[in-house]
Amino acid sequence: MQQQLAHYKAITVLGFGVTGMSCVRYLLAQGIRPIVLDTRATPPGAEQAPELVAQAECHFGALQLEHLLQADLLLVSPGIDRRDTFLEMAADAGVVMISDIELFAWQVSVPVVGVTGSNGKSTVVNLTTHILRENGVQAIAAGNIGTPVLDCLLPDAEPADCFVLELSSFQLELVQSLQLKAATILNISSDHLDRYDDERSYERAKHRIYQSTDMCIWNRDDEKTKPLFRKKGMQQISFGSSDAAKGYGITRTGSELAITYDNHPIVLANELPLSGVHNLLNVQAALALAQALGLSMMAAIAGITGYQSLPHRCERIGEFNQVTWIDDSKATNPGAAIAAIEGMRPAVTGKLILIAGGDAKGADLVVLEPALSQVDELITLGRDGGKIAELKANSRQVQSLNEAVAYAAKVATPNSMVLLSPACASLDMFKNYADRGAQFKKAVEAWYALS
Ligand code: UMA
Ligand code: ADP
Repeated sequence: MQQQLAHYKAITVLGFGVTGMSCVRYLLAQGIRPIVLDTRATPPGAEQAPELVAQAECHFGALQLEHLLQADLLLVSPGIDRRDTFLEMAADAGVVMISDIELFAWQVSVPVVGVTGSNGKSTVVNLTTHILRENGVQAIAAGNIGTPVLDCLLPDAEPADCFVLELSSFQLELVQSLQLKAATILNISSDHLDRYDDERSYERAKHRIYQSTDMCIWNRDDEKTKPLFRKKGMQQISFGSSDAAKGYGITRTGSELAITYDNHPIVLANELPLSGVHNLLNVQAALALAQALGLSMMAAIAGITGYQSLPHRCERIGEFNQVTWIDDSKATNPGAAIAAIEGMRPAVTGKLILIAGGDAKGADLVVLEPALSQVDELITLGRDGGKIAELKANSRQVQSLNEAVAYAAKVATPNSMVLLSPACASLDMFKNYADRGAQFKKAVEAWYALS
């Protein structure tokens, strides 16, 4: 496959963030000196990787068409909107555009599975990797989850038996050759409409994950995830929140929920280290992926033991005065918050108290209304908090997380749950979602330390 890269004479890296830096590292390791472009005057790579700057030809600041036209292969970072006129002109002129994932696909020689979806991607990638590793398979998680894929192919990279890739719609736009053992679209709800002309274009990008896979793993609860075509030899399996004759499902046995496979219960929800019904769906997808990589069902289930949820995804902060506090700060869009509310509600016998709001990124918040009817108390904050408050009578608008925590603690009754699941990005008030989650935890601990 190496020839494919050798085929190109002038290789340009567009974007000098996490992806761009890994592209440059990879190309230099192949003996190729790339041109590097970034529209930012001082992109992250300029500060974090001066050694790469020294070895490449760099142009930072507004894009120049002539720089793009000098390339015959352009490695485009996911944060770049391809609807840019200069990029369209370069494509018209025959410049080949690929993502780092495509270059990885040219080179990778071990099995790969891929995960996309609007929500739950990182959880499923992380859990699948955990299951495989518990079974002695040296699985590596990479892609949108944070480790750029090309770093995994550097000469000094950790050896891998297989890769579990988190793929964003942006990354999938420029992928053609990625052969997957299995691919899943977990769900599709409105997101990233600043980058797509309409919802269908976003869906279309997600469906590219099924282009070349041995098995499609899709969600029966969300028809949009169902493969649109069936290639010869391509298998399908579904998961969902109902029991099903074929594939994964959920059933109630007595007072307990259980995951099923072909109608047979295979594991009880209370034996799993993840909470919420939405996480039962994530577990089903992870089991299917692990099986596609060769594990038996029994081995895959046993591998879940000891899994620790990623921080800020329905993470239990603690229980104080019989009130459970949950940090779901990673719920940065309405779909995620709806899943968290509906997923946690069955476990709450007291009040479900929701703290939501932040920067809605232009999303239509009205879709939250049915889920908000399952919430007993709604507390809102942030730039678009008011819009969420309008969706429910007697909601409370506050100015800070400290105020939200104080009010939630006041209205909570025994066996209540306070859920921070904002449905919005955090950048109007916090550094990022992790900072919002950390400040929430600090505010809860401070409240109980004082009271
Ligand atoms: N940018 C410019 N000019 C440029 C290049 C980028 O202004 O010339 C801006 C972009 O508009 C964006 C920011 O810089 O706002 C970062 O873009 P990037 O392409 O440099 O991003 P990377 O640092 O390479 O990180 C990317 C993913 N980020 C995006 O897709 C925006 C990371 O996912 C991913 O972990 C990383 O590659 C490794 O694969 C982050 C993300 O937010 C977590 N992803 C989105 C999401 O999950 O919703 C898709
Ligand atoms: P992603 O990587 O797609 O952003 P994460 O695993 O980080 O997904 O979870 C982000 C948020 O999405 C969680 O905090 C939770 O609110 C919500 N979520 C998790 N799993 C699901 C799911 N299967 N369906 C819908 N929402 C989910």
